[in-house]
Amino acid sequence: MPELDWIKGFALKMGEGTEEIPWTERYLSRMKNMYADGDACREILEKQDPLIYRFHELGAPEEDGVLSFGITELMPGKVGNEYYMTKGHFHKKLMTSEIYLCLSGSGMLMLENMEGDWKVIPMKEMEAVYVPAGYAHRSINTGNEVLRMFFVYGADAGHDYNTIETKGFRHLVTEQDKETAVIENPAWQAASE
Ligand code: S6P
Ligand code: ZN
Repeated sequence: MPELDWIKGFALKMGEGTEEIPWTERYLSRMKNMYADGDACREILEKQDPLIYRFHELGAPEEDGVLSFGITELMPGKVGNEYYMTKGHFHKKLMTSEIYLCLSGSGMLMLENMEGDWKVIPMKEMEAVYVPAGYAHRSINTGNEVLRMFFVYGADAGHDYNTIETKGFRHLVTEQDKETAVIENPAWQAASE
């Protein structure tokens, strides 16, 4: 009989989130090299270390046939002109997909595969986005409120953070003249030379 304790409570309270399950929190200091504007990042960190996002670790067994699901809350804000974002990752088991459902707020989901195919998909309340197998994914909060997302994926997918941490995504989502603009990431080009 599988151990089902990890589902308890969360299943009932998913719509509102729950404080019973611990959140994994990511502060700016833990992702300072991921933002393009290093000076802006240092300036913020001299004064404070803001929470950028948090998500639920459900403790689902990382086994074939199990689905892991949870909620991510991504705060509104910018580092320089780049919007707050998640670290982003490939799945270790590369050819596994994922579904995101935007519960509230607005933003973008950045997708990019190993061959360089990429797409930025807007996320709006109660719209779902499919992350195809083989695509790294990063969520970006382009709005003024918390971007709240439900996600579900195969629990044995695993996470490869290293590829994005070292190479970055090919594009950045920024604010230019009060508009959201997707621009090329100069740091990615330098890293790939
Ligand atoms: C897991 C899924 C999400 C992210 C979460 C945080 O496959 O995509 O749970 O883990 O949104 O993002 P990141 O990039 O720090 O894992
Ligand atoms: Zn994922």
